[in-house]
Amino acid sequence: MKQLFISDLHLQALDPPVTQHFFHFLDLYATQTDQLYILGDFFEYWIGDDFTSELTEAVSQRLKAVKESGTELFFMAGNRDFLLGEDYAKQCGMQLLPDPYVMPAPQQHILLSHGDYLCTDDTEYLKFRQLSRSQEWQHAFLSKPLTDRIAFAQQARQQSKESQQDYKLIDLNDSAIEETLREYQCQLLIHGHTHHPGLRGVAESEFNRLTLSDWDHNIFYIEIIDNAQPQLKQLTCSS
Ligand SMILES: [Mn+2]
Repeated sequence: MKQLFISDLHLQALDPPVTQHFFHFLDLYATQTDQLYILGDFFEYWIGDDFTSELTEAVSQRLKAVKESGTELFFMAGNRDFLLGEDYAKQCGMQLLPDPYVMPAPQQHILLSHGDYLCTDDTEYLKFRQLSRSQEWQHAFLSKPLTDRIAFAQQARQQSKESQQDYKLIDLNDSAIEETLREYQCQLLIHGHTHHPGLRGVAESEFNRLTLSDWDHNIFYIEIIDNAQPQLKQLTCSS
């Protein structure tokens, strides 16, 4: 049993190398695995399943082919693509996961999250997160014309870039991680969001976090083979 995990690709168009790296990754790695988990911020922004582009069509076709090759696909939303819904997931052959999500193999004791909801020091963001995850907000937003939704997404990206200048503010809070891992009876949190890859302890506790990273010419993924320790891998692409 082989499981792969990726996050934070921030796909935004068909041309950039990162999109091509992703397609290569699917062909070379994802088709050779039992399960692929995409842990959010897969797209740079998502304004509703009714918005389609060359990129969204190409990605869904590629993912569907991977699914048809026998790989199970799972998607957990990030703060950029939380509006990705059942329609697009179905088109890709992906199963939507809640955040957080306990890996079904009990011996693994692994909790998956995009990570943004554990950034409890950023109270302004968490207020917006709570609001924007409500059905009322989403219904109102998705009823707006596409041009309004695109303008909103651009503004949100700008604000997010500004707040990322304060790394401490956007990192996950150790106490929040510890509390959550205890609650779900897990030992390890696998997450993305911070673009700060590696395995770290959580304060002085017995818990650990393993962080994925965003993709550029370096691509990151986590591999678990037969329930062994998860390994963070990095590949450098030539283009
Ligand atoms: Mn994120």
